[in-house]
Amino acid sequence: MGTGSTLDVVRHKLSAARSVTVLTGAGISADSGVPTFRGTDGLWRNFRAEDLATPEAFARDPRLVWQWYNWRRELIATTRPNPAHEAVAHMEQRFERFWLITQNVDGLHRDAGSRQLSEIHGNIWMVRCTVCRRVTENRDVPIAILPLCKLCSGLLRPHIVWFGESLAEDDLQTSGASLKTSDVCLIIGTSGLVYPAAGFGAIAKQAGAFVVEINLDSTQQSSLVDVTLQGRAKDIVPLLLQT
Ligand code: BJW
Ligand code: ZN
Repeated sequence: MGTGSTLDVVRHKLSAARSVTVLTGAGISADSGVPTFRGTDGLWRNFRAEDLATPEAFARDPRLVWQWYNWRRELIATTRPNPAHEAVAHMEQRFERFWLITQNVDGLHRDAGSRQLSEIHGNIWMVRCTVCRRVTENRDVPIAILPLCKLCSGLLRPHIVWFGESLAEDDLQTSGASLKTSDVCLIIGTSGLVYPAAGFGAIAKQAGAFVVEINLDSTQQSSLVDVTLQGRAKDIVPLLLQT
């Protein structure tokens, strides 16, 4: 099937769908200028995300980890949602049941107006006290290297899920419930390498959803999905709701 007819199939499935789940990854924000994790542009001072996004890295060298987050906060602060984020935000009105699961921590889905969403890996503008666990918003750019809690003076860390850490239980519940009851599941701009999100497409597929992948390249999950639309998220996602 060429992209033209595949696009028609997806539009048809969406026009008949009552329940839709969207899963997004770094690729949807790449079109806004946020570097992805596994492309070469995702590297910072020759570190990979896997070296920095761990509780062990933070325990060993919290300064280094906060410097990395400052680099990303500065970068993300200059970005805006793109037409793909906007099209996903519009889907909330379009379907009887809708849920957005994003792995992205940049907050661009919220900026685009999405409210029915789980930010399963956290949000770069939230911080958490390592001592009293209080979660607060902090939009300072740059944030102080080694920021401290106003309540207890404990060291603050990003409110982000690092490798080896568990996702929030209510995010897992809500995401699972939506995946298991959706007619259509759209997987946009993720390499499908990081669990548990990497297994979400299979959950939807097993429960009978029509699963669509939108990505620049083929990925780990390309063989599992019903159709792949290859290209940039900002070009393809806005076309899905046009009839
Ligand atoms: C475009 C595009 C354009 C480009 N248009 N497309 C089961 C098996 C094996 C391992 C595990 C397992 N279960 C758990 C694990 C361990 C681990 C894991 O998955 N490891 C793997 C690497 C193997 N998972 C965890 O630790 C998770 N915790 C957990 O499961 O707890 C329980 C548990 C713990 C330990 C053992 C067992 C169970 C937590 C994972 C947290 C991940 N956090 C990160 C970093 C956050 C730091 C931060 O952001 O500040 O989240 S990792 C990083 O990867 C980030 C992302 O959200 C995540 C996913 O990346 P994503 O979005 O897919 O980006 P890329 O760069 O990989 O891909 C971009 C894609 O876009 C590409 O495909 C491009 O082609 C495409 N693209 N431009 C469309 N314009
Ligand atoms: Zn505290």
